[in-house]
Amino acid sequence: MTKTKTRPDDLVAMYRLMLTGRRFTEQALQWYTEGRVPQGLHPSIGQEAVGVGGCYGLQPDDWVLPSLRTSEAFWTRGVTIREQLHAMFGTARSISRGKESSHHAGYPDRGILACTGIVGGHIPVATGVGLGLRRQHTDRVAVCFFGDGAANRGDFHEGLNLAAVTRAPVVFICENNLYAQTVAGADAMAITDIADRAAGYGMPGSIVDGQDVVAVHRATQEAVARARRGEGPSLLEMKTYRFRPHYPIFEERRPSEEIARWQSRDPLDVLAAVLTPQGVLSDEAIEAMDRAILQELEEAIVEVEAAPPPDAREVFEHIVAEGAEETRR
Ligand SMILES: Cc1ncc(C[n+]2csc(CCOP(=O)(O)OP(=O)(O)O)c2C)c(N)n1
Ligand SMILES: [Mg+2]
Repeated sequence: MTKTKTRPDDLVAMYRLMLTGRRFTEQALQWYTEGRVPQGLHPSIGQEAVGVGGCYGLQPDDWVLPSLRTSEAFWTRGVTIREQLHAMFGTARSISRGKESSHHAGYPDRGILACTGIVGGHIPVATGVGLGLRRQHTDRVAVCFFGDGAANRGDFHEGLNLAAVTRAPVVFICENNLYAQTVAGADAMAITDIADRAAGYGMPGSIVDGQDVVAVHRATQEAVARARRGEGPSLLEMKTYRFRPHYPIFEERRPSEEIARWQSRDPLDVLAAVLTPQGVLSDEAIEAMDRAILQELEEAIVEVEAAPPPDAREVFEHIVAEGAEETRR
């Protein structure tokens, strides 16, 4: 296995992206409890390393298909706090003009395809994207994130099988956080490691420490390089954990020892434990980053809450891409 070198600047940038995700989600949860957020929330707290490590260093024209919980894919692809807040509050300035939530938003100019509300429904879509890229003879790739629950749906089987047989340039990243809503993986699967399924499709599968952003990044970059070389798809299983319930109104039913065990491997702490002793990231630098993110959030919420809702006459606009009718004929 070749080792991908990650420069200190990149590691600091990854820390900032994870911290952005952490603060954004914490703040959104706070606004949610105050009744200010008009959409549902699927907090990614605890899982930030997966979206950041998986998207960092991709080419701008690659495609990313995030799961409902891959909030960090947005920050890493250059979406701003303001943009995601507009999407979350469904304002006239949101990317879909109020037709989608932040976790299902798509930003085509940043290579993010909108996810679907059908868990796992985007997995075969990622294969389709990969096939399209292959037909265009590019070395671009698609990176598709999904949960362990999604990996138990038929879409997973169809998507991975077709991608493997056609050698589509897709990296499938399973965010295995051990639960699908309230159902434990142990009650939904007779195996422990989803990566084992890769062999059944004829593609490489590996297990990665999803709390370690560097491990996530390296594993993804290797799978991406393989896909760019035309050698086909890979399945990466990120072992991770969400530190909050599936949805803010859900009661926490997971064992407290299990939560505590995973919280002791907070992805921010895991990276800081490497960078701080090396003098790459000081406590003061972290505090400064934190202040800057919180200030950006404070300024953005004022703008977003003052923004008008979309014009009701636009409700049927931008549903189908312009020119789609012509393409079909
Ligand atoms: C086909 C389908 N079934 C059920 C749901 C409701 N639902 C939304 S998220 C979710 C859990 C998904 O679990 P997982 O794929 O492990 O992702 P996680 O939430 O753990 O990140 C469920 C059951 C849905 N959106 N689509
Ligand atoms: Mg899950």
